[in-house]
Amino acid sequence: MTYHKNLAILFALLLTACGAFGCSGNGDVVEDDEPLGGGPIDTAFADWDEDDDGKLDADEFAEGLDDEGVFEEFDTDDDERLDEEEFTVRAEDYGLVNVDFDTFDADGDDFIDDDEFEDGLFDTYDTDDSDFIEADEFAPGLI
Ligand SMILES: [Ca+2]
Ligand SMILES: [Ca+2]
Ligand SMILES: [Ca+2]
Ligand SMILES: [Ca+2]
Repeated sequence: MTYHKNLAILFALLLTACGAFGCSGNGDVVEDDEPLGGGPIDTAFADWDEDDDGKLDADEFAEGLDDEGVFEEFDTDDDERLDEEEFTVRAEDYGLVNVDFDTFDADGDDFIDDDEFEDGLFDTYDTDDSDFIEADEFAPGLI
């Protein structure tokens, strides 16, 4: 009987948790993060592509980076700018090759700020210089 008793308790706990935190069907927004089709890359690309035109413009790209917290991941000391070491170390983690700190640091102050980071990444990924990131240019490392 202990087994059944435990089950009953577990069930009761689940019900309580639903009541406290809200399960689906009660009007709360329940996000399904599981990709339904395609890989996570396709799903992310589709998420970032807000106007569904099959490519990312600079705004969509910057917003996607924001949502993913990519800059924050690079900025390990949380001072809202990247020094050369932070940039180089994380760039390798992200599989970014041929990135040059000085190219990203447009104003030459020896730090990469959020805007410089977004612009630099955009140019890095837009390998065909079309001013859009197409699906085949979108990097797995970003998500
Ligand atoms: Ca778009
Ligand atoms: Ca920093
Ligand atoms: Ca700078
Ligand atoms: Ca492109």
